[in-house]
Amino acid sequence: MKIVDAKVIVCSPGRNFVTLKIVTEDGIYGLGDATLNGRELAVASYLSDHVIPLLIGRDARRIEDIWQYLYKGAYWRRGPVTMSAISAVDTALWDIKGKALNAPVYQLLGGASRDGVLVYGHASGQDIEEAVKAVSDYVRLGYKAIRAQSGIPGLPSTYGVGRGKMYYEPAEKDAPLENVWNSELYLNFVPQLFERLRKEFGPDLHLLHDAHHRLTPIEAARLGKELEPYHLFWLEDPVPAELQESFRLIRQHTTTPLAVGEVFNSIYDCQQLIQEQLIDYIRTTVVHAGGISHLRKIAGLAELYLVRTGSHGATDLSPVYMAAALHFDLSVHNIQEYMRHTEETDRVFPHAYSFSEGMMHPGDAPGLGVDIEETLASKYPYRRAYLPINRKLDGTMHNW
Ligand code: KDG
Ligand code: MG
Repeated sequence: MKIVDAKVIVCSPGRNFVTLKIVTEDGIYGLGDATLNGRELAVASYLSDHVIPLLIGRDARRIEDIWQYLYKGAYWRRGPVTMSAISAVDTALWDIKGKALNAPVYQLLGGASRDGVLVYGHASGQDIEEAVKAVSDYVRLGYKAIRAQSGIPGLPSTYGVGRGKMYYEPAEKDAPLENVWNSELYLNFVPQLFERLRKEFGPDLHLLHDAHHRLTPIEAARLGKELEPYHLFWLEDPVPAELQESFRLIRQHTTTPLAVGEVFNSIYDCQQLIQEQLIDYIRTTVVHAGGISHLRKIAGLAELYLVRTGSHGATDLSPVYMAAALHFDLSVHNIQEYMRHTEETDRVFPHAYSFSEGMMHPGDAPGLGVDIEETLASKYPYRRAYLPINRKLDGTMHNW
């Protein structure tokens, strides 16, 4: 089954998405998400200028061989641009295989290992009261797991707090927004938020929190320790994880479960974290960590060490990603982040996946069960957008 054509579709139905479409000689096509928030065109060019010419004429059924060809054949390995491009090819080839065999992709991955995928949504408020209200809105929608973020008294804005919308969107058109940061104000405040949420919602609701790479290891250890009474499902990205060893220090001090990895691109980024059991959830995604094929390898390693998967699923990952993630999720044991897309995004990417009572299912359409309406997509041209940056109160650049 020869690949005869492939193209990159960049569109912006509310936010930017990069989609790869691969077409085979018998007319079957597959889709892959290649969106790298804030650096979209670098991946689009990598695909159009370097990868697509190599795909034409190859047998679309040889998913693993094509993965290895693109990974080993580039010589320059890993990194978000390369790995997002490989991910898109891999995902599109799984879509094609599913359609060719008339089976949903999860059936090709060993079949469903459970009836649905537990997902968590994002609740946030400018202050604790607003955050409580946002969590109760999610509870009413049926969510069993909810991430809670709140504005911090003394800081004008911070990560994870939406502007009154269901879908939090941090990327700004034209120039990056500048956030201001202070770890002390944050550390003193977050335990109060979770004390209040536990009082309000009782012990059973799964509560999550994202520190978004902002703390030092010892600060993260303090936060984990002080959050212990509130039994978080996980504390996410407590420190920037380039230094995997730093999690040893955090781990020595706290039993709060830790989740890391949305910015990782390969199994090597999390090998030590998993093998030393320094984390509880690995958050690598189908779109940035080598597609379904590579994520299965990460999940296999993680399973050996009782680390579960909990893939990133913010709105900057397209519905093509969400479909692929859910097929993968159904075949393993984990949780999945699910931020709803805008209606215009959903119209551009019609999909078979669905949400009910806090769980999601990818649906039983052959392949991934997601499509792109190309004519509609062309009505939403790309607009350059950047993620925010973050500075400490004294102006020092910090991690956003
Ligand atoms: O593009 C960056 C976002 O995807 C990220 O900030 C969202 O941290 C995030 C999360 O956990 O969803
Ligand atoms: Mg995160």
